[in-house]
Amino acid sequence: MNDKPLMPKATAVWLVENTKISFKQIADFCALHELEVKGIADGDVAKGIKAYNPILAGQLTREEIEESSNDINRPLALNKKTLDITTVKKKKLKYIPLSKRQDRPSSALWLIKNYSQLSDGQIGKLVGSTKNTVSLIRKNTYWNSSNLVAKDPVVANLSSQIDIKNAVEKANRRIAREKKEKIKKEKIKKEDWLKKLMKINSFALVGVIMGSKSDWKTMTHCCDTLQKFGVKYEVKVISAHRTPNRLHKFLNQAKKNNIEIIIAGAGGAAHLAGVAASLSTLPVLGVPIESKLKGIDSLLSTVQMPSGIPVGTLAIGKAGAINAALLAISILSVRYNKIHKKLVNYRNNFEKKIPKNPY
Ligand code: RP5
Repeated sequence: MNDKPLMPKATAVWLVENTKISFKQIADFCALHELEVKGIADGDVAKGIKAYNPILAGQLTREEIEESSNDINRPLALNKKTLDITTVKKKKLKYIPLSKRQDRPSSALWLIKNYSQLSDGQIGKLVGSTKNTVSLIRKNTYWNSSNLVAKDPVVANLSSQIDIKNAVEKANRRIAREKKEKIKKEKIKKEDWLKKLMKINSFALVGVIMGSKSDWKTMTHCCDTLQKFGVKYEVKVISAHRTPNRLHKFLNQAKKNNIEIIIAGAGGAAHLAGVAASLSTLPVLGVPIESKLKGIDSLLSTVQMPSGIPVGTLAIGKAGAINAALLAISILSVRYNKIHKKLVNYRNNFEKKIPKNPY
């Protein structure tokens, strides 16, 4: 049991600042020299020490302070009960001596090197450090990183072998769980993607074709737009040069399948729209896909059709994909009243979406 209050100097600062108790009484209570207390009052001693309230800390009561303030000869009596409880609590917290504290970052480094799967929080718990410190050590941005030497936390007596084993097993379980979840998510995403790509509708009005699976990220905007207008479409990967037979078959079937417009997206030497237009009398809208040449090659290959076989060419990339759908919708709206109403509604709302002010 200790007869001194916790943080005696900070307590003395508080007593000097907040009570009428004499310097001698404060000195006796805080186990300081009377001159030190005087120095505190003069501002010479304890500069920068933050006052520590002994009432809040449970070391003195208001009554105790009151009584000693009124009697210069009455010593302040420490509330030992609280102090005892505090000591017991501290023991429970497994206090690590100052000499051992330097081992913490070194042990954290050891765990990072040997069990990288442990989270920062887990390592912090094992070595008695904070998550933030462990994160800095992991990123090599800890203030003392260059001098850190990895040290086994068991040797440093900071944690037990069994605690480390349990933490590693927990981390392994977490990683396995996360991996499983990621695979599951990717599978769902892939299935959705495939469903969208393979969507075949016998009443499709628009046939959306593209030279490669890699064009889908652009052409998906075209299909999304058609879908928003409730225009049914058929979508296929068909290349003029890689799968010419598929293209012939598709175009032969297109009329039978009630398809009225073809939208063809292709990149690079993009001749899909041109070839499709040459093999069919259906209107063909071409979407130049962005390429290594930023889509300029795709644009020119699609737009520069010599006279005789026309391709209605849209802009490069996403804008072109959306506009191809809107142009198809516009063409279809001449014949289909339902589509026409939706287009009028879209145009009316479109203007409302444009802000009047630029800021
Ligand atoms: C074209 O070649 C396709 O339309 C695509 O834009 C481009 C590259 O195809 P991948 O090599 O990505 O399949 O035929």
